[in-house]
Amino acid sequence: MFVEKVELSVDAHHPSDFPRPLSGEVIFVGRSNVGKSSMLNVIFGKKIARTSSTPGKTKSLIFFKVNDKYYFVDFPGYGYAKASKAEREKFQVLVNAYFERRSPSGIFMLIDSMIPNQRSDIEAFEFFKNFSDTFLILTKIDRLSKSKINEKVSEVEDTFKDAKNIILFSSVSRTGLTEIEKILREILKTR
Ligand SMILES: Nc1nc2c(ncn2[C@@H]2O[C@H](COP(=O)(O)OP(=O)(O)OP(=O)(O)O)[C@@H](O)[C@H]2O)c(=O)[nH]1
Ligand SMILES: [Mg+2]
Repeated sequence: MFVEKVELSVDAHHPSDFPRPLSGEVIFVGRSNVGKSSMLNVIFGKKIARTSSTPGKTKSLIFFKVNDKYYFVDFPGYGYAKASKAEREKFQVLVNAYFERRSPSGIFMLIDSMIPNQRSDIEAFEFFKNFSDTFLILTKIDRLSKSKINEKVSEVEDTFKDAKNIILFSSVSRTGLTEIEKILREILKTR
């Protein structure tokens, strides 16, 4: 296990709420409902991030303090059709302010294995990859057959050519957790 201790540190609705950086920071981004908060709960080994079957659950940047040394940040989802204009603007302000002020050690970008490649993901990837190594996580693979998973992996490889890695993940079966913990150790340079 990578995470020995975790606490919800700051629920940042405004850039002025961002905490002072610690020794390392990893962020979890992706479309609304892709499974970011669920994946964090698996990594944490407890249900501390709020999840929901309704898209648009996470609306702020939630900083979890891990092992007293790192921040893992749960981002609000993008690409949610029903989000209001005000919500989209708030998201943009938070994200732009985040990258102006901070340099994450790594970015986990989650992609839903159940849906075709989305323009919002392609645009988001082009943006995120400028800031740090961006690891692609295909989520919800418990819901697909092996052959469908392989098809999706090829589709993602063809579209997201600069991805550091493509990791298959399920919050239900916890498939992929060991690989994610290995990456966390590498990017945070710990054993
Ligand atoms: N079958 C399956 N369902 C999943 C998995 N991961 C997440 N879900 C479900 O997908 C829904 C959304 O999960 P969340 O973790 O809240 O998604 P999110 O990306 O944090 O969403 P926002 O906060 O709205 O951006 C919930 O109903 C989860 O139970 C998975 O690996 N497998
Ligand atoms: Mg969430």
